[in-house]
Amino acid sequence: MIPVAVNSTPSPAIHPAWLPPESFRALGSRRIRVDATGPLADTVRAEVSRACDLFGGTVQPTGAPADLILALDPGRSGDGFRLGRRGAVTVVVADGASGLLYGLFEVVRRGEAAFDQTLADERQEPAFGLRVLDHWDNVFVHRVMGQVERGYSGGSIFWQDGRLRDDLTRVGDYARLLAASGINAVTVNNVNVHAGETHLLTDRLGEVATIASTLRPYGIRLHLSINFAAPVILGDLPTADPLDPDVRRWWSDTTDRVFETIPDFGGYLVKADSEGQPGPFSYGRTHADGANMLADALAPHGAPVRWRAFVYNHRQDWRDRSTDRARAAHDHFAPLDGQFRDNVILQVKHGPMDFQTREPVSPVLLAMPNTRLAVELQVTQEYTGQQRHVCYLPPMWSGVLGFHPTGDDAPTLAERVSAGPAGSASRSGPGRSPAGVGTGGRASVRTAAGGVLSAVANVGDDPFWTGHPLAQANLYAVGRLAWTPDRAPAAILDEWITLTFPAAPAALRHVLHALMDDSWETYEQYTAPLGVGFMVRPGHHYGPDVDGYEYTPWGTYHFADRDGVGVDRTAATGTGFTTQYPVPWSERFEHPGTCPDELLLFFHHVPYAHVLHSGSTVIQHIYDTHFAGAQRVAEMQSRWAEADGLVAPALHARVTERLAEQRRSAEEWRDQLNTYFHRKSGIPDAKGRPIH
Ligand code: GCW
Repeated sequence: MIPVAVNSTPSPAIHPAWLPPESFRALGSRRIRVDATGPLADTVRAEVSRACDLFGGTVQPTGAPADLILALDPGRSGDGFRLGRRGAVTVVVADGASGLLYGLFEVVRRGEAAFDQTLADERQEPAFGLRVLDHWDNVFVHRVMGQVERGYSGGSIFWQDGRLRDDLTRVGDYARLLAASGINAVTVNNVNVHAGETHLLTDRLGEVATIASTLRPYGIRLHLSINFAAPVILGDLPTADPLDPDVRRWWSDTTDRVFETIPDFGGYLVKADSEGQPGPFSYGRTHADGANMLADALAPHGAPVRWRAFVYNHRQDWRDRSTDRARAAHDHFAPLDGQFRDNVILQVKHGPMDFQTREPVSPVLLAMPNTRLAVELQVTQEYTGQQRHVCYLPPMWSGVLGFHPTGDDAPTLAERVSAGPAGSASRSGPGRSPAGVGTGGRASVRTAAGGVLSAVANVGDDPFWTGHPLAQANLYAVGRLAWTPDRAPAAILDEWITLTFPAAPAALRHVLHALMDDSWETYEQYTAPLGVGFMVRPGHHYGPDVDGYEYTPWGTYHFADRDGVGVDRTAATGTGFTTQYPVPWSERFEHPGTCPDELLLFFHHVPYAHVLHSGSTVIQHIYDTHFAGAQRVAEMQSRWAEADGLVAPALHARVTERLAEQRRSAEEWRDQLNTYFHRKSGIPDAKGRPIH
């Protein structure tokens, strides 16, 4: 059995996020029985006893009377649980030990309502079996990216200046928060695996094991990003060719050692042949060759490799209008469908470009019926205000997860991805490893149940965890959506408010909804219009710079000229990207008349006078939304002033400071965008507002 150390006393100076002591009042004032044994049951018991110490309840021995009983269903396993009333007792019956933990936090979430006579019987189980947060944390401070790549919350909670942190209390607290939101795995290093970080896999594995044991009490498994060239970088072999027998043996032996050290190790994450990372292309091999090699090393241990589909040419000639970065992932991966082992999960960014404020759903997620897929979301706000701007992202994520790939009545994207490849349980064939059918059965058990949702984490060593205190809600929400993809964003926000601000008066609830519900739309209004994307400062990606990426090798262009703007991705006259979609989307996106307004400039280059479905012209839409977006931020600022005295002063001050920056930035975006398009088009604002 793996030893478990429960160390979850929250550090005093750190904000408790959605688990302040007060949110345990209903639980902690009851008589509670935990009728189960084992490491996770011990964690549940420790939680219960801590809550009872605070609020006067008692932990009852087996058989004694109780108001709440948490028990295991001996016939089942997994994360699910049933919640209901048996007479005067609230009962959680969990499928497996992890279900006990999730059931406990459901009781916490419901507060007094969990003990109400009218509590209806309910079964909950997660839509996605693997719900993982990927940290882009560097062990060594990177020259350009710092300790956390695209991190806006201070340093890493795991690593500092090349070392594992001495004090991992924060990591234990984090695991607890994640379990309470429904997450069950964490990747502890950046997908860009630099030479130093490559050693985590071998001689620095002990440090990784220490993190794993800190996460374990809360049912969080540890994953590691690996460097495809590790056999070469670590000096053991002259090649990393995935078909070379010595390389294959190296990965197999190395992986065996990982599991000797960390028996419940979660799996590998790989960024290969992407933005300078090494990969199978160097050896003339395919991404299926590369992924399958790692899958074969992991299969005896029943673990998956997540292989990222973010592969494109980042040294493109901007003069070349036929190369389309949006096409790249599908061009590379769709032909490989059916060639991956059972324990390969192809991890796909939710949009075809790169976590922009508005993108269509990636066609890769719609195109590979014989491949396990993970939808990758970005919680860290790289392109959505960098945790200086309020931007509540669940409305965007709900749109992705609820997208209907083949028409309005067909299953959603979340349903398709979580169901896994058609007939996967009994599949065999060229892409199936022998192990995938035999011992790899274990891999199927661990990874097939409900597909994969992964998200790039947004936390750091900041006292509020996320820099902007309101960005905590994005972290909370991603776990909740991984369980229930169709849960309404406003309902998740409401839950988060109730837990985070347990004494919240209605006034605070109103202010927070007013600030956050539509904040993604607000952000979209004052930044790049109609799905065209980017227009940010190159490198750090904060603030407006309309032409910042226009003449660069990155493949991110808007093609604005005096007549019009947008990228022609049609089959008829453009890059043909629309053909990567199934019907009806290929047809809807192909024609400006049926393309949704919000994506018009992603798919089409149109004149400024083009009339949208909304009735506005493109140029007038740009002016109107930019004035409106900046105006909304000014209103958010004054709404927040009403929350003074309703939240802790430090939190109020932090949000106040960020809103001031958001307002400055929104006005800068407004003025630069409006001025740019006014100068390009020569068309005045119909309402005659100031443009510079
Ligand atoms: O959006 C880009 C980021 C890179 C990141 C890359 C990726 C980790 O700007 O910082 O690298 O995506 O997803 O791999």
